[in-house]
Amino acid sequence: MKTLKPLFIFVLLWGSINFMKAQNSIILNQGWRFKAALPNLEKGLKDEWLPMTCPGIVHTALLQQGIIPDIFYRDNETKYQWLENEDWVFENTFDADSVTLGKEHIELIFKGLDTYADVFLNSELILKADNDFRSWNVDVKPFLKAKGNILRIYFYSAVRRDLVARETLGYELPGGNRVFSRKPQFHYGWDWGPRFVSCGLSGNVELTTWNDTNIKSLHIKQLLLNDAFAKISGNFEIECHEEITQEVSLMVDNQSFKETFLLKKGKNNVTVNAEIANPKRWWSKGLGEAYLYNVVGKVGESTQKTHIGLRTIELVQEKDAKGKTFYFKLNGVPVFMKGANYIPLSIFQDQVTEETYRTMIGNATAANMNMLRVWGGGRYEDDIFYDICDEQGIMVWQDFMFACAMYPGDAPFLESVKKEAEEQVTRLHNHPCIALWCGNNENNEAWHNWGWQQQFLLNPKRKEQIWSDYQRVFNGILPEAVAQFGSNIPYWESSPSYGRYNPKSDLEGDNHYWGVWHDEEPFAKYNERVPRFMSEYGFQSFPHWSTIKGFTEESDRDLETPIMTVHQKHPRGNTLMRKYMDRDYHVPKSFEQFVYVSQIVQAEGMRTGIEAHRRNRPYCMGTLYWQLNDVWPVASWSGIDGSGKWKALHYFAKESFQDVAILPIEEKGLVKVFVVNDKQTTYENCQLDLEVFDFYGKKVFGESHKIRDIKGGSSTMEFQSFPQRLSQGMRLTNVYVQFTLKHGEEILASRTYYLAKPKELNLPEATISKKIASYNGGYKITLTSDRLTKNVYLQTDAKGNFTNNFFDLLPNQPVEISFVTSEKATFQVTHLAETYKGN
Ligand code: BMA
Repeated sequence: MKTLKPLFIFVLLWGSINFMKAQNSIILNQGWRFKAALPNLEKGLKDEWLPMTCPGIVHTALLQQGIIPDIFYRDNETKYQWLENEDWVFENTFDADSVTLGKEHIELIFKGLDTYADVFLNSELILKADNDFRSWNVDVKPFLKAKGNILRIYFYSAVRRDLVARETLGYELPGGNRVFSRKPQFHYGWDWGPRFVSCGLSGNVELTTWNDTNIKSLHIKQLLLNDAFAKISGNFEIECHEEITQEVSLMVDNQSFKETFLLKKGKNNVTVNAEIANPKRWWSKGLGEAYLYNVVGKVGESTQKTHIGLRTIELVQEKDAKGKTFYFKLNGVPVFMKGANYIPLSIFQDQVTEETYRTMIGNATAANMNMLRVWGGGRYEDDIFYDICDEQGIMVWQDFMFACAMYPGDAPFLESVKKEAEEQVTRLHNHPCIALWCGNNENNEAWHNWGWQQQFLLNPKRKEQIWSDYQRVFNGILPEAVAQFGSNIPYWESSPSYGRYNPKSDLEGDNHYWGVWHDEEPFAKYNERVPRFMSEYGFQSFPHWSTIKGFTEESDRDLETPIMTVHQKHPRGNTLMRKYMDRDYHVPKSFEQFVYVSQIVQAEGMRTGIEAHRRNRPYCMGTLYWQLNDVWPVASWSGIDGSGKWKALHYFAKESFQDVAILPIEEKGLVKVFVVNDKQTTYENCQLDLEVFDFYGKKVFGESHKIRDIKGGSSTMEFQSFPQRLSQGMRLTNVYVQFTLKHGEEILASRTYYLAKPKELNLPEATISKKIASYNGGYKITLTSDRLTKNVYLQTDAKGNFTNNFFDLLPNQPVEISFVTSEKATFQVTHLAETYKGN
């Protein structure tokens, strides 16, 4: 997250308009000021202009100005709810030089307005905006002057607008009043997020000028792709000032393709074809290189740059003995999807920088993920998000922005959704990372399974209306936009296809399985309820102690204090965490230890799910857990907390998502060992070693198994045994098993495994010796113990993540860990047995 800039930077920029030329665009991001539409002296809102950044929203602008304090701290969220009822005015004054004024066409482009905004240029109303999920383009040539142009935006309180819409409709729609606003739905609060319904400039403001021709969009279509060559077409949408004969060119890397067209005045659609010999395909992470071609389209003075990846993507749904398959084929190869559900990077998007995106997507690739699901209650992400996914080979399951609700169906709403969908699908069409467009998150399931039709006292006519409105959006407007502008990307109406109580949910489509958590089923249930594609399942934990310290005072730090409760949005969250902990662990008395063990419970639980899904390939072909990240510091299902620190889950996911993995499971009294290989490569003549040790490092048993080959894209059970045979008569609570998979000298995978529940293990007291060496850019920490030390946890208040954490330190086997940071750091170490003391 971008740190809030100190006041003096704004003072320096105050009043100075600094134009940055980007091709024929002038970015108008500097020199903005804002104030409350009506002063509210009691609340500290005076009738005075204050400086702000663009993109920028009211809440962060007030924070930057010191009008409100750190809004994540303690219960400040509750205290500052009143902000959502205010209206705000934003203003900017700028000059336009003679070159700009001399152009035939001058367009003012707002990349994002959140949400209800009346825009005035020199007192002329030029735009009434009402959708934060699209951009706005206004012809301002008639209104622009050389000196002192005043651009003024009046932002209306979204919640007050929602209220009016609700009254006009005359009945409540499931999901609440948020459904009336096309703005990120999580702004209204979620079961992991605060409620901050803000407003402001959610994207850049630009002045674009042109004379003869302007490329509105460039859509690259892949017409043919084989090993010898690829055929693509550049589909230009061009605006012309008047009829003109023009050369339209397409550069693909260094090759140029040109054609000359007679272009008419107004809008034109023209196509330039291109051929690429020996094309390189774009592959997702783990399957090959994510190769990208640079593409430049040019018409007269107008240029547009993009990149493409050559690939085919299919969603395969074929009937089989049990139901219907649900898997993605990339370039003809079935891909097992490993990843998580992605929510926005902050509740305040204007705090997110390119670095924040790079770090988070870097976290996903570091954990061996190949897919992220951009969840429908958040936002269509910035271009940079998709650019990085393209580069890194991360595929994107892209939801349209509708979640857990039923939406209105009046004509202006539908028109707004249509514009939004067409723009977003067009904006993202060249990105090879996009694997799927999905209509919504859980709307269909909720309507049919969450009791809404009774709860909201809907009469049959209303029910029919709501359902037909649903159909118009999710089986009409959205798939039509994808079909027309989406480069052959599959469309899926709703995630999940069926609710978890429908037996079909494991037999076809994608599944959100929340029996574990909401229904309190044991984690082992994941082994039985294996669907075709698991697009959501999850379990909560607390954020790191250092993160908790950041928003609390010492006296707040306990499970159920009022302040901690503000940062736990699920009504049964703490109860469920404790309940599950009690099943497998000793519940520590100290809250700090509880926080640590909560992360281990979550990590072990999710590992059970991940591995059940992977073992069952090809029946199951994807596992995306809920959720990758957080939007603020909170107890939640995330694997990475609100400060960007990896929880135990993210470290465990990294191990469980390895392309070649050993996945053991105890089933019906037998230990079964599966070897899974997600790569395309087949490994011949391998060997699986297993060794059993007591907790002091004494070897109890060992044997090796030859494996003829580990095929690419496979999961095979390679070995099974009674646990008692492995422990050779020793108590199962006193030993661990070490599996190693070898291909010649190369170690393909290894895994430590236990034959009893953690709380039954006779974990010895242990002292860890720690050696710390600092170097330029971080620290190297070496840990050693002469006995088994379970879930070793390195803690620091410094920013950053460890190369490994929460791991089991095996007797007399030193482990070296790195921590990259520019800060001075101190480290504390603890481990599971420490938390068992006194229990
Ligand atoms: C899922 C999501 C979210 C929610 C999460 C945890 O179903 O789609 O709506 O935050 O569950 O409850």
